[in-house]
Amino acid sequence: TRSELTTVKKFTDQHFAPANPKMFGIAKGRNVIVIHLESFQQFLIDRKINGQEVTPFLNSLYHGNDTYAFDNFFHQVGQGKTSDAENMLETSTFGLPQGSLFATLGSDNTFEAAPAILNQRAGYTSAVFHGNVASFWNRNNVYKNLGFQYFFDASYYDTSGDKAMGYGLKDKLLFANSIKYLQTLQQPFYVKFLTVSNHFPFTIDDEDKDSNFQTTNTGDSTVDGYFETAHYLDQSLQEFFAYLQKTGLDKKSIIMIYGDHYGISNSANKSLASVLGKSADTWTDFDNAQLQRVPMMFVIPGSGGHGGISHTYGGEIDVLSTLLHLLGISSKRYIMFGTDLFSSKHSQTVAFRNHDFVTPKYTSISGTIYDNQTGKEAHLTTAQKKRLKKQAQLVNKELSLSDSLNEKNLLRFYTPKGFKKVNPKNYNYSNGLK
Ligand code: GP9
Ligand code: MN
Repeated sequence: TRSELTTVKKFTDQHFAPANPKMFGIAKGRNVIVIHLESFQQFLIDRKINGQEVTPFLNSLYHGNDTYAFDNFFHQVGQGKTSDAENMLETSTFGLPQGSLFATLGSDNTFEAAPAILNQRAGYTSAVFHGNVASFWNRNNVYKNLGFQYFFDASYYDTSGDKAMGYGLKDKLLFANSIKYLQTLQQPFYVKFLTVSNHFPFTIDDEDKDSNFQTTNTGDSTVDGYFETAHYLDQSLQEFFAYLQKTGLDKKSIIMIYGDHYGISNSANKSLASVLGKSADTWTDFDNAQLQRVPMMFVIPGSGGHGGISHTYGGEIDVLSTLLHLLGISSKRYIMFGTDLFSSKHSQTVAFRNHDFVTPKYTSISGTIYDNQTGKEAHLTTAQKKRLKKQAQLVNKELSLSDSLNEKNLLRFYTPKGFKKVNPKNYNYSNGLK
């Protein structure tokens, strides 16, 4: 009902964090190129195996002067995995407690999402490039409701023979073979590349292996394979950036790079422990939670070299507000559960989909509070207990209000100033530019 919408709106209005004036609009008018690093965790960054960097190119971006990176950024997905990450980034609402929002509600719900906002506020063209079939995660229906104008799915690429693996076209081929479509898009554009090669079970064809890179020898094929497929993904990105630089597109764009969720599951983390310099015997739930960090970087080539690595805590829910503000577009009028990572009012309580949460000082797992510094159960004063209880309540509240918004399709009752409702019938992904 409308009154339920009002309750949600009140909450997000109260928690709105105004943009940091130093950052607002620093990427104004630029193209937005989103790169979704499949199953990519933060521990891969700056990681060396047998003396060699796993992801030398991403590392160079991470440390680049024009890159604004975060090293305490967490994925917040549930069972919807990739689709939950996409949902959070496009809408700043959470995925569902069970299942995938894309799959269960995505065909019918009203969305006020990034492609529509950017198109209506700043004239952006929008597209997704993904080498898997369009129906995976119900994308063919959901993307239309989000307002994506073009969807270049597997049918736009040659995926025959060894050009594809389990989840579609290999990453190097995805980037290389998307350029001809990218070049036809009117600028400024908002585009997203969904990679797939670094996906469980992390296998790679011999022809795609780098003979100079020697992976781990943990005996766990998931872990050993993970570094090889991540290395391949890194090379694919390097090739794509070479194209951006060659054409000068890099300086007209902001490139947003993020990892969608973990690749190594909690059960496999014990095989990973030794690689991270830890012991499998003392591995805990706390350690599992810390490994839910994923990369988040905003690369703004030629923007003056004021970047750096921020230690601010945040998660996928916070990306949309952050991005809009970098583009000089206020996010205030929209219902969003995340807050601008650069804002002094940004909330550093990071909710996981199962109601666990992380703050700069503490990690809460199934009601147990760990001290981030020691990794052990925290000894709390009454005042600290009270603060944590408040943070837990905030986490529960934002998750339940987001669920109510999505499950009851409440956005149909809300029209932000100047927003024109998306009409999915405007888009036909099969007669694009093939
Ligand atoms: C499939 C890809 C993988 O198209 O996005 O999804 P995931 O299994 O990671 O949810
Ligand atoms: Mn995924």
